[in-house]
Amino acid sequence: MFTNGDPQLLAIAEKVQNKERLTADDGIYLDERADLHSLGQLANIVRERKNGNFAYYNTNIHLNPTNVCVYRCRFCAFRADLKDERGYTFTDEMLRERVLEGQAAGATEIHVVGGLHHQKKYDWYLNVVRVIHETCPEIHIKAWTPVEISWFAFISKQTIRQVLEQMMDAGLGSMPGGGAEIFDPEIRRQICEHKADSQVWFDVHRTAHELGLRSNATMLYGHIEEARHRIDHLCQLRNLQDETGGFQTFIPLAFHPENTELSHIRKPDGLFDLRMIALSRLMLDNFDHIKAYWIMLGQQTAQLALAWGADDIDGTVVHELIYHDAGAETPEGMTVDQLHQLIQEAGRIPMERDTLYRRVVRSGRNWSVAGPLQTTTEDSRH
Ligand code: V47
Ligand code: SF4
Repeated sequence: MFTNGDPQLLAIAEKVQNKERLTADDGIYLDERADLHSLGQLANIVRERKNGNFAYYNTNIHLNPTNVCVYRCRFCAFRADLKDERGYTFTDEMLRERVLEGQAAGATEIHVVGGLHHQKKYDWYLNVVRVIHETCPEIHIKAWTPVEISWFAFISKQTIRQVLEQMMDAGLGSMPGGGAEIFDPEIRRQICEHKADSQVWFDVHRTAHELGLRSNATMLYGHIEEARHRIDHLCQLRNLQDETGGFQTFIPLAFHPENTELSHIRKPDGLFDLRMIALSRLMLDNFDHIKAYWIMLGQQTAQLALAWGADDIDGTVVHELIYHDAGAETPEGMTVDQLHQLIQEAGRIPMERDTLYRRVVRSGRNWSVAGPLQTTTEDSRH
């Protein structure tokens, strides 16, 4: 079949067929040696086993409350210095406007991440969540990465648990997957020195899961990391998921070099993107969902990704900045009709979900949650 008679690939294929866990060595072999089509076919077995022919999307809106940031991650084109002309900070009025815009568009989720402003106190960030929640309580707030949560703990002299509990009281519903980059300390030192390390990243997610929050995970690839760093990253995520089961979806993020300190590096091409989607699907046997973030991949690669292991393409988005500041040429948002078309053209069945992966029933801007997705009879492992 697809393994070209390669004995090592055949052994891995057999494990996938038998729902056995792949080892780190299997992962490195797949990353470095497997051909794209074998990878895709293997990943598609797991993808269809877990999610059938469905492809999920959501109606969401992005809000980056400030781009002013004390850190200087070398891959980031979004951040601004305190006195930079590009710097901006949302007022309460601007927050309300953005939320009402989302509500008018029928959004079920608001995705909130931003910079760590030199002068903003903890209460300012808490207020961001509170204002959003009070303006529109039915919109789910997916907000803050561990980098932000640990910064809030630092500036408010509290524990991570206390910060998360206060954010939940204010309206926080779940956490996005950002800030993970690559967990390896040496790579981190070179691309995002000083910011929260992998131990902090895992501590925040573990605590969030203990408090009943669900969260996502990401990996930033295509810069200075190698296969062994990517596989180590995926194995560390798989370990925490074994422990807590609190992750919902994994999103591989392709490095966009424009306007960053690493602009000499070539942006990963579509083939690299598909390899990363497939590799994640195969290694993360205890994650239900793999997201092909269309904003980052472009619509055509996102469509292909739905056959290479991905079962989700994120949402309508609107007002995306992080990737567009770094040279993304995709639109800043798509309508629900366009998302449907994209998924159907790829041969999958579109299904709207909310942030917690419950089926959404919609009539225009009015929506309700119909219950958990029932797409497979499989247990969540493999
Ligand atoms: O942590 C920043 C990455 C992340 C660049 O959970 C870059 O549903 C590539 O986490 N090139 C934030 N990547 C975005 C994020 C996310 C996105 C979509 C959905 C979800 C989710 C989470 O973006 C950062 C960093 O890893 N990033 N700059 C860049 N130039
Ligand atoms: Fe700041 Fe986040 Fe950009 Fe790093 S990635 S510089 S923490 S905004």
